[in-house]
Amino acid sequence: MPEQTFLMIKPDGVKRRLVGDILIKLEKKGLKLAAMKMLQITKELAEIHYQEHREKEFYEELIKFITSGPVVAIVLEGKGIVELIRNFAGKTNPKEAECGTIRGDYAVDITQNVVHTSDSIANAKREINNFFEKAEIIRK
Ligand code: 3AN
Repeated sequence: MPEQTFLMIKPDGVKRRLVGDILIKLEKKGLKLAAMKMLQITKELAEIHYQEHREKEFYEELIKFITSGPVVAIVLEGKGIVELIRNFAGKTNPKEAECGTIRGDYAVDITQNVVHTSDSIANAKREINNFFEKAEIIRK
């Protein structure tokens, strides 16, 4: 099974019409898309996705924001893809993210930071399972 990761364009990215720009960057980099869909995250799914942040002071804000509008959920595949996509997104705080990264180029706010990316192979598996049915993921 090739390494996979989960990338989500958050509600701010969709509202600001950044979906096309982000997809162009992924495709031009030569990355392999294995699945993609647009959806409205329910409160239940948001709580599952952000379960590790339950105790944090920014948790309520995070849940409110991630359910505030549609997102685009994407599965990417390839050797070392988890780390590659983390670097592609840039640091969590856009003020620290380098130019050329998604957050470095498109965001200034730590909550509205345009994309989510899995931070480990184990979390990628969990997140992909939360968002996609097996049949929705293209295998070649
Ligand atoms: P990442 O998305 O880079 O993996 P995490 O998992 O530490 O970052 O945090 C999940 C989300 O929680 C971030 N994308 C960000 O929107 C939000 N977040 C993280 N730290 C803070 C903070 N100190 N204040 C407000 N929101 C935060």
